[in-house]
Amino acid sequence: MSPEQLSAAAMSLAAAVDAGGDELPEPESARARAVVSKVAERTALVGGRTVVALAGATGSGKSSLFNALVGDAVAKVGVRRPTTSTATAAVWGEEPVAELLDWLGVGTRHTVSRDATPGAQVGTLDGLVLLDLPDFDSRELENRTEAERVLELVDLFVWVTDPQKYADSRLHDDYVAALSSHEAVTMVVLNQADRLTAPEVEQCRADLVRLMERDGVPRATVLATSVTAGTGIDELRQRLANAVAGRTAARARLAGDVRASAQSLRGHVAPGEEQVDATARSELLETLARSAGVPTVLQAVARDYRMEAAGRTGWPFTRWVHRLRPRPLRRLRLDGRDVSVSEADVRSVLGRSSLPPPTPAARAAVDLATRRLADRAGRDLPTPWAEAVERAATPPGAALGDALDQAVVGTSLHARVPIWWRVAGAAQLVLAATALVGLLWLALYVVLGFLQLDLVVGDPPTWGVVPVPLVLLVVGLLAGLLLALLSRWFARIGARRRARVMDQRLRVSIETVAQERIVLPVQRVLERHAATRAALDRAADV
Ligand SMILES: Nc1nc2c(ncn2[C@@H]2O[C@H](COP(=O)(O)OP(=O)(O)OP(=O)(O)O)[C@@H](O)[C@H]2O)c(=O)[nH]1
Ligand SMILES: [Mg+2]
Repeated sequence: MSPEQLSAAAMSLAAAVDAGGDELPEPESARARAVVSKVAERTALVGGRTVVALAGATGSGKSSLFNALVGDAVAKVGVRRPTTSTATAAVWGEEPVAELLDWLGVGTRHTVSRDATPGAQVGTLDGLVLLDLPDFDSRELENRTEAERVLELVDLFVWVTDPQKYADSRLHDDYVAALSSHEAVTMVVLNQADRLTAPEVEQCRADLVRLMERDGVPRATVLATSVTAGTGIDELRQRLANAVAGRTAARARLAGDVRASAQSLRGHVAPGEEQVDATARSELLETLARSAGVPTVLQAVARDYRMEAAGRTGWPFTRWVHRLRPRPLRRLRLDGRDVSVSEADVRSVLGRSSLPPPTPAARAAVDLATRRLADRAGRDLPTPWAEAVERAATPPGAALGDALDQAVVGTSLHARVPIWWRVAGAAQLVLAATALVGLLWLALYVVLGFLQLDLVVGDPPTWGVVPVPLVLLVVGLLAGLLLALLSRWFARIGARRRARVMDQRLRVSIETVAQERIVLPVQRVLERHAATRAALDRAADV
């Protein structure tokens, strides 16, 4: 694994924690953030160094092994248990190491001179920083804290155990299993092998491999050593030399941490997410339209149309009456006139309609629809995510109501005057004029008759037996009435059609509100969930 892959994985982990936000449990998030900064810090320090810790229960021989590897009695070996209480470092090689040891927080340092290193592999441990740790299951709290702190930071973990304690279940459950995610960087040393016969050593090693497997560390390397007899030490040194030469232990350890953290967070996101359900969305739209008063508006639109049609195409002698009646859309302040500011009128300043507020039933229906939408979208998500979806689907307080009202007010209910209104209106005027001409003509004859001048002008012209002025009067009146009735019938059809057009327009506006206030916020939570999942998968794949 290259340094680039490691830092990409750490970046993915950071991205996952960011995207997951409050929906991920805080302890795991904090742990992941710590891992991310450890990767950044350790890779900045990595150089050619490999940090190896000897860790294990008290009396297993960590300090003795440490001294054997160093070739000098640097660490204190004692009979009083526990002996070691702070970490001691031994450093091989010339490369400056102070910064790294400061970061590790190890004060006691010993530089191994080449001459003092026994064995054939002189120099092969160059680059090794070996740590002797206090016992990690100590009855002394301070020892335990110190061991745990340093173990968090080291690259390679050598578990030193002995024939008495190697099978201690508490050790396995509390420590080894916890370290299982760093399987690549765990080595097991069965020390004090001189206390056993050769077959027993083999038996113990086999046991240990099996136990490690149960702890989640398959194919563990188990070395048998004895400090007193001097066996196995060279092999251990060789293994450490290999790790140093590979210089991958540091990155492998960090990668193990990134992977473990990503995997534990992965348990808090679902394997996939639902999309916002189309049925739930259309159900929501329906209830929002009702709650926004769309049926009321449409009734007003239809009535308005019929009244306007009657005013323009009705019988000219009575149609002025229609103009006196209040117009329904105007009453709802939806005729588009009140949106301009009239200072005296707060409602119009705010651009509000005068639509009646939604009934409790309509409001409950909206609640139900949003909840259903949220339930479906968050169905398969872990609880915190499902709750986030629910919150996103529920805009606070009056915000939704206001937005809906704005949507209705902002929708133009304006439509062009239908041509048939103009034609029928003009025809009505012609017919009325005809009737009037007939009437005046008749009146002329009546007056002339009264003045006994009818003999001078003679009889009016006739069609058949009926005098033309009478024909004009009667036809003008009757045809006007008929046209008015016909127009009213047409107006009813036209009103329905216009209501449908306005219904479409209002629904587009309301759909925008539903989209902006409910659907998009829900989708954003779902996208955040998907982003978290994808980033965790990338981080766990390192
Ligand atoms: N028989 C035998 N005794 C050993 C061996 N290695 C260490 N000992 C003895 O075991 C005892 C404990 O050794 P230490 O090296 O102090 O053990 P430690 O793991 O550092 O112990 P703490 O510092 O208390 O955690 C000492 O008396 C050692 O002499 C070994 O390979 N064989
Ligand atoms: Mg010790």
